[in-house]
Amino acid sequence: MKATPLTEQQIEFYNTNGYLVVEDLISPEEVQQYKALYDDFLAGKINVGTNRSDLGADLGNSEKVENITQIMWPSDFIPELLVMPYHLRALAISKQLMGEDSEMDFDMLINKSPFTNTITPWHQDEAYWLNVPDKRATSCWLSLDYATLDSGCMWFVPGSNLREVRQHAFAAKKGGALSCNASEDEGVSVELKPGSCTFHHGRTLHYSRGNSTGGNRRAFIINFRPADMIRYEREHGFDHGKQNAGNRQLQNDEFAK
Ligand SMILES: O=C(O)CCC(=O)C(=O)O
Repeated sequence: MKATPLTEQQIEFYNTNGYLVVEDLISPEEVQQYKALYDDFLAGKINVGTNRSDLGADLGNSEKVENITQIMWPSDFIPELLVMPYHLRALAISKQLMGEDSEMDFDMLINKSPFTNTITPWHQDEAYWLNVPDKRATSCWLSLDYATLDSGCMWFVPGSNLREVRQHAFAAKKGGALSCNASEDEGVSVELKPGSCTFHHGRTLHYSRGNSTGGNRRAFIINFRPADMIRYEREHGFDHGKQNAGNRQLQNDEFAK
């Protein structure tokens, strides 16, 4: 199975709205393979050290279990991932959305465990990142489960990719998520079935509700940007938590409250 090329209408939709749904990026059999690997990460069978942290440390109720599990750079621990269908197909689509110079910048897993009920606050990814000159960037958010309103599917604010970056607040606890003012009234929710995904621009406002269901909400995310900008980031010591993942910071001071 290969990724079907995007239509002009899909590319136009992405450019206008800042997000795009791509159905069935991976097959049901491939979903099973990725789930098995993902569960090895969650169960700690693959030791990722400080690359694992609680993105919801500030927002959830639990001190004992992770409110939102975030694991940075899974492909650093399992390099075969880089040549498996998801990475290859998502890269091909990112090139159609933002240009042939697109490369993977980083990958990450974000899981919301059963009944953790912890939102991912509204934010724009650009606020987390170094202020690079070329703002082209897209993230693929692949769902391995049914992502529903109740399990914490993604919400996007259409057109926010074409507007300013809002002011973002530091999390009160070190390592928590960044947030800005936005609401569901501005947004659209995107429920997904396993194997389907969304792409969103680095400036697109997004958020997800907490998981109030009895199942996991496993998302596998890959971020892409121009090769020159990845080089620029690394030259400035910015590697999206390859070294120290729990140390989330607002990089773009210009957007700080
Ligand atoms: O999975 C989530 O709830 C949030 C994901 C996210 O913020 C992202 O992929 O940029």
